[in-house]
Amino acid sequence: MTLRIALSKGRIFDDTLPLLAAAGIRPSESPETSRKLILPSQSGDVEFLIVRASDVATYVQHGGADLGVVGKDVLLEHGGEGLIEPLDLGIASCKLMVCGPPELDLSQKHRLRVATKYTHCAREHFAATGRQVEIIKLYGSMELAPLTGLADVIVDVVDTGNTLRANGLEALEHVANSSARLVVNRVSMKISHASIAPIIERLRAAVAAG
Ligand code: PRT
Ligand code: MG
Repeated sequence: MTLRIALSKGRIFDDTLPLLAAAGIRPSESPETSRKLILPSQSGDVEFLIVRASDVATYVQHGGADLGVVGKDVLLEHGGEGLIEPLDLGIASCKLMVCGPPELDLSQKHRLRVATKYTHCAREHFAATGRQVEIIKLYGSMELAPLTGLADVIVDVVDTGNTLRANGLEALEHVANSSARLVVNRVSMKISHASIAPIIERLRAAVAAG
């Protein structure tokens, strides 16, 4: 049976490719140039599903894919139901942060307006610290929200912080650390253990080799 691995284009794909190659798994064509959403591997026993970063956990949860590579930020937001997370790949590292105008006092406002695509994580973070917030769901360009008065702050992932600085914002509070994780569908792990276990072990060795 062919194993399916869900991956997103962009930074996760670029960083995952060398790890998969070390585990002997190579796509037969580049997802950046191909328009195909299912790419066979060179060896033929694995195929790649190209999905949105935020959809990887959903595909693996429901068995649309057996394995996937997904940011911990996405997993935290998704909840991780139906998924096993056997391996931290140590790539695509970033931090989920509350960000806003420099020096903004997050405790002074009665009810902060928070724009984010991480609505679940944001709600939990502010609830855990006993602050009332109004959550505004966005799908991208989060930095615009405080600049236009749509929201007081955003909750978003930060890597270098260059995007924040370019827009006159800064990271104000830490929510969670993130790096890309290998996830496996719970049922696939049982049914296809003989083919999945060696992949996990080879990826583990590739990560350890750095
Ligand atoms: O396509 P979809 O909208 O569903 O997902 P996506 O656009 O978030 O996908 P992608 O490929 O951008 O990100 C995939 C995963 O990479 C995320 O889920 C994170 O786990 C991880 N990652 C690591 C990041 C970053 N670093 C990062 N810097 N994801 C996004 N960013 C953004 C950041 O929010 C900022 O807007 O990149 C921009 C540049 O960041 P700075 O801080 O370096 O300027
Ligand atoms: Mg993006």
